[in-house]
Amino acid sequence: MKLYYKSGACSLAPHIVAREADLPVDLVSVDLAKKTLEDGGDFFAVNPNGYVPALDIGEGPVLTEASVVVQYLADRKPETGLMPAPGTTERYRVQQWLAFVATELHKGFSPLFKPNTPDATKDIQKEFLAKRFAFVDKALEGRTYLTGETFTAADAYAFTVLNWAGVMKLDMAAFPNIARFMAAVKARPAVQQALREEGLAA
Ligand SMILES: N[C@@H](CCC(=O)N[C@@H](CS)C(=O)NCC(=O)O)C(=O)O
Repeated sequence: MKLYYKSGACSLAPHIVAREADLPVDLVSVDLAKKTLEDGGDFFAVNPNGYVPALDIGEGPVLTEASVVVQYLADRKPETGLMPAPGTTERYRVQQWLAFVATELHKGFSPLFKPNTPDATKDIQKEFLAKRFAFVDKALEGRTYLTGETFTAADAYAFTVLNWAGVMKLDMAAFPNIARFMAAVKARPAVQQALREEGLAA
């Protein structure tokens, strides 16, 4: 399998899941500004939407959408607990978090990264995100990960996206449980490996 990624982008979530599950996934770096690959190839030919993550699974078009790519990878190794078994309430809980991270957090952050977003819009987005951070912080009270003590695909995605709060220099002082969560996830050996492979850790 080949994972098209950009360092620190949402593609870090499937990268973490791949390393957690010890899957043989090769990384292909994408220049998102130019929409090119390292060999000069056209990224639009890989993903017509021009975004990462995109996972080449060796059958048909690449698999896209971070919240789905992480599930596909996790399901290759059910014994890891990265995704609970189909049909269980536990799985819907993880999927609930995946959808929340995708639609509330990930897409809440997206306008902050766009150079042409007006400052007033950025301020509105930051206010919105702070409300969602408060929800996540409360959910993490008394637990290590989003659904309890088991690290799941949703934690990988949440860690990836919440990491952008630091990049954007958002004030996170009011969210101590998120800080604890970030430290716990970052300390995991597979996460360290993924961060190193993206040039994000010493
Ligand atoms: N709907 C996609 C969005 C993925 C996305 O926003 N990717 C960003 C990086 S985090 C990207 O590649 N942006 C470049 C672009 O859209 O041109 C998903 O859920 O995975």
